[in-house]
Amino acid sequence: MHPFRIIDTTLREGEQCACAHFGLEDKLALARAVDAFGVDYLELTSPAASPRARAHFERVVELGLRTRVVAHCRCVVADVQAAIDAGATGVGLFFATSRVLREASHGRNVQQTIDVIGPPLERAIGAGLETRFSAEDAFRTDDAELLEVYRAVAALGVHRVGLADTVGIATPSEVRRRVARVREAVRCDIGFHGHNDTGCAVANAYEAIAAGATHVDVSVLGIGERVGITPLGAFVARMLSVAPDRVVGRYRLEQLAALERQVAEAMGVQIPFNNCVTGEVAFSHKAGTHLKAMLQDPTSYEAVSPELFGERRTFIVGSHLTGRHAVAHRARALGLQLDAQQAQAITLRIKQLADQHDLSDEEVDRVLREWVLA
Ligand code: HCA
Ligand code: CU
Repeated sequence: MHPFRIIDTTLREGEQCACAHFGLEDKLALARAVDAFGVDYLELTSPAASPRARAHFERVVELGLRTRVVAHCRCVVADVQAAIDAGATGVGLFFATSRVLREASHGRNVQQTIDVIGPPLERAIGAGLETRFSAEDAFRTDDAELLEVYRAVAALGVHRVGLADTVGIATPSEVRRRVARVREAVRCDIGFHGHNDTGCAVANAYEAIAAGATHVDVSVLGIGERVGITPLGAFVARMLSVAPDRVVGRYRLEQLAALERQVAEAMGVQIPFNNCVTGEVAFSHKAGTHLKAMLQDPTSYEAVSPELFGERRTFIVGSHLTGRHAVAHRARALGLQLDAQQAQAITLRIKQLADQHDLSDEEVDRVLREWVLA
């Protein structure tokens, strides 16, 4: 797996989430936390969006973070100038290229689209900024037209072209195919930005990298327009299990849970119970067959290790799905030795009780103690 860079866009795409209304203090705290986590870029709302956006952009730049602070800009010279003036180290330009958006949004044909991108791109390159041009709705754009646009911006010297799955419609195989074609067509870096409307954002980000993309957009908890984009946590988990050396030691995984809590609190929302890695049940094991194997080898039913993220696994012993290995293990932890017959009998008892309601660990322990004393 070749190197890849993470662009966190919690303070741009994430700000477009219906539930997000970040104040200055929230933004500064989040920028620091995302920087501390180790992402490579921080994308912020364009300073040209409003006076407040501009003031906040400048305050984030003043933090002097290690990560590069880039502005998301329309293909308008004044927007690029505002980004330069606000101290951005790069700009992410975007423009719709699909027929449906071209017609519904800006009404330009492909050549006119290329003509619009030129001046702001040249201004940014001239000012020494790192530049990216992203085709909005790339996956509903005609293949030949998409490559025509990318070749044109590459000829102007753009550092990176981006494919945006703006409506979350792309399948993983389509992402792989498209990115591979772009990889053949241009020499510059390639970014991917994927929405999660059909639940493919993580898989798509992975396929993009596998096909040659160098940069991926994520946000904390995946927040963004509608249901959002590739979540940082699930993305690092995905990459961790295929390219651990590209993740461990590079990103401060143990800070993920706190980072997500910070975003959830700033938005006034809950973290989903089954969120990848940090959800309350992410490392809970319940069925007897699973518990038995987990007691032998913790990799048997875990894709990523909770310890890497500072998380803990839990074994749920008091359910009707429990098994005698888990029950005997729980007993040993209490200093009680059970023979095979006893383990079998107590397991049956716990299952009967749990058919009424699941037993807490304390209740399981009480059943075990009472049985052994009886
Ligand atoms: C939008 C734009 C965008 C841009 C992505 C990018 C998208 O908010 O509509 O700059 O790469 O999803 O197309 O977020
Ligand atoms: Cu987007």
